[in-house]
Amino acid sequence: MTRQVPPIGSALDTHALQLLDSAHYLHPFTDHAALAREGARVIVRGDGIYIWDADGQQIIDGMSGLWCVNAGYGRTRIVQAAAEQMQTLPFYNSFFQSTNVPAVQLAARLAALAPPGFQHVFFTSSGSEANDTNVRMVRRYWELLGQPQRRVIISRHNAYHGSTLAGASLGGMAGMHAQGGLPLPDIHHIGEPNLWKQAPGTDPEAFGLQAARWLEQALADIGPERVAAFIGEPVQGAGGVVIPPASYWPEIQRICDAHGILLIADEVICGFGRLGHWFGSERFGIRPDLITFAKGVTSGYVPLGGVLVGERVARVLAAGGEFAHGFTYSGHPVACAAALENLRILEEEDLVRRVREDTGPYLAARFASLAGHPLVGHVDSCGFVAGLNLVRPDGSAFDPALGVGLLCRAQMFRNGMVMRAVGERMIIAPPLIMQPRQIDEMVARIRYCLNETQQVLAALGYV
Ligand code: PXG
Repeated sequence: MTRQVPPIGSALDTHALQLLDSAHYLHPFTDHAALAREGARVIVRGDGIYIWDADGQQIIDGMSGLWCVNAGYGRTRIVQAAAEQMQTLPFYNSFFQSTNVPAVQLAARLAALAPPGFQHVFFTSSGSEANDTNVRMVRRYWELLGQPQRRVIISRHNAYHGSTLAGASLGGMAGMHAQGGLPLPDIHHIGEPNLWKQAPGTDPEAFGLQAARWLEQALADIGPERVAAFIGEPVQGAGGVVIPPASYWPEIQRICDAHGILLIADEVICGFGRLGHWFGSERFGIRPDLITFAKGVTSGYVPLGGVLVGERVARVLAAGGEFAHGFTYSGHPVACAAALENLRILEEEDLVRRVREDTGPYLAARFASLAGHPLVGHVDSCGFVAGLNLVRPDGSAFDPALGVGLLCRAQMFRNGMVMRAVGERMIIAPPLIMQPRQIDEMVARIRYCLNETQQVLAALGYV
């Protein structure tokens, strides 16, 4: 018997969907008992910077879906490119000496957009698979060079590199490591360059150097001859938009160079204009050997990820025979066709430069004006990511157990604004198409929601 799912659009239908959702759909990173009590928010449509829920509420998507809808919603051109590719050739594999047209074109396009020294790309379907690829690739690289003992990969606490076994191990999320015996062996974590958490009130540049030298210390402890690579997000995204001091990355680069260690920039969030450059590495003066990408490469319209492979690694791999690694959907023609069209949009609308020189600085200035609010402490931004710390009106920190960030997030959503909570830090990463007047609209909505949050906190006796 066919099950009838009622058409969406009314409160009652939303409830029916929520019941079906709760009965059958296991969501990522979700406490299902809590979800069953509250019911999932059913998102049905998107256009530009806005999404709509099943009850017809319009919401500003301050998180670009999940850091990915860089070109905004409702881009018919991407839809058409994907549909035409599905008509022509929906799938063929890239194994067994085969290739397909969009994958070749996208590989060449990415090589042209990447920083100097990148001519090759390995495709996956997600950022997690791309970071798994990195682990296998850097170990293969050192094996081919006759140094198989170089297996250790160094990452940072509070980093996010995905949710597969290798991705979650590379990431530094304590809650993920606590489940299922992670991290995997030979993955080591150092402190993050998080000034407001680690050393508030100290000189940022001195702290940046200190945080980078934790890598040098780790190398001394582990033995540099055992270390294969260092991996880091130029700006930590899921960790709460952690923008490192300017001194941090050049010092990390110096240390990697001094010990011959490969440097992996995980640009899954920072790539494709998010920081006002095609790659965040350019913003911070990083010269990586490998670049992880996903999300913004297709603006999230179709899943696609991959690794840009610098010549140092590509040369060794190419001379080393078969690299026994790959996925059914590596170089999926539909995903690559969608990516090509998405990149054309970013270029034609000059979105990367606009974020760097125009809308990014405007967002920074407008967002900084929130610092005057009694609940707001530290505020910062970089391109089209920004964050603010919720504090008590006297400037002291909230007890994390109060869940103030989640209360604030609920107020935001109730009032038509998606803002993500990471503890007491509230963060945004809006679509790169956001216009100055829409930035004004967003900041006004955030301010209104902060006022509402303050009232809720007062009613609870928290402030
Ligand atoms: N690296 C980075 C830097 C990421 O942000 C991944 C890898 C993994 O990509 P996939 O496509 O496998 O999810 C990510 C993903 C959050 C959140 O809560 C962030 C991500 C994923 C899920 C939640 O901010 N980023």
